[in-house]
Amino acid sequence: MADRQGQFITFEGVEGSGKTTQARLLVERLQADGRTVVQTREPGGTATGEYIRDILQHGRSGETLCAEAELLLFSASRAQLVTQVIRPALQRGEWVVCDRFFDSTTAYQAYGHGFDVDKVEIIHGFAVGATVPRRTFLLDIAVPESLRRMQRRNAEQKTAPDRFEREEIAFHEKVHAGYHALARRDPRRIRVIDATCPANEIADRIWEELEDVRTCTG
Ligand code: Z5A
Repeated sequence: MADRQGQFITFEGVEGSGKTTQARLLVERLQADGRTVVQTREPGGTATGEYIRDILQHGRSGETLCAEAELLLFSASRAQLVTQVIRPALQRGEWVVCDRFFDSTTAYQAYGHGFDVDKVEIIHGFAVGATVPRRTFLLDIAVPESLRRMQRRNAEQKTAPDRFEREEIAFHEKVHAGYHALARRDPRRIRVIDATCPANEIADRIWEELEDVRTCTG
């Protein structure tokens, strides 16, 4: 059916901004609306991607990962996810909701770690081809508040902060600013959403911001 075309939606933001929560709420709404939805995440989403996630987040090799290798591992995980999961789902006319995508690499590895944005975007093009999100929700929260959320969650779940959560606050501020630079550059795709409201209110706002995409026929 023409009005049931699949769409690719991504969630972005600093850690603890509520991406996983909002991805889940959006998937539930889309399914209730009769759509078939694939929910996935980065890094990960395939067996290969989950191995890569483990290397990236927990440094399993015992070696310090150099920044170039880190960037390419994120991109490798993404290439596998696009080829194996995202592109086939879109070709079947399904929706794909992904927790982080290439904007994370631009925000963390380019704006955060200082790689050249244009060069990083060339790598994105190589990894994903034409499979670009139709809409991206940037969940906006101040860095100190997001870190408080993560500390609360780690305490509740008795989990240790991962390698990224242990970065200095200045790094997270650069990532936050980088995300806003991306949103200013591409406001049609990237919608900035206040992530400090209650989760259901945020979900309502996201649903409204998707209206044109939901009713799109081409
Ligand atoms: N990374 C990278 O550097 N380059 C890349 O290309 C990619 C990733 C793809 C992946 O971590 C790390 O990899 C990430 C960036 C880097 N690290 N950092 N920093 P991840 O995917 O495992 O984790 P994350 O994405 O950073 O965050 P998260 O832990 O999954 O958080 P979240 O998904 O944004 O939020 P949440 O899990 O939905 O909620 C977090 C807590 O806040 C939880 O206790 C909720 O109950 C609570 N919450 C959620 N919504 C609300 C509202 N509205 N109000 C109050 N509390 C809320």
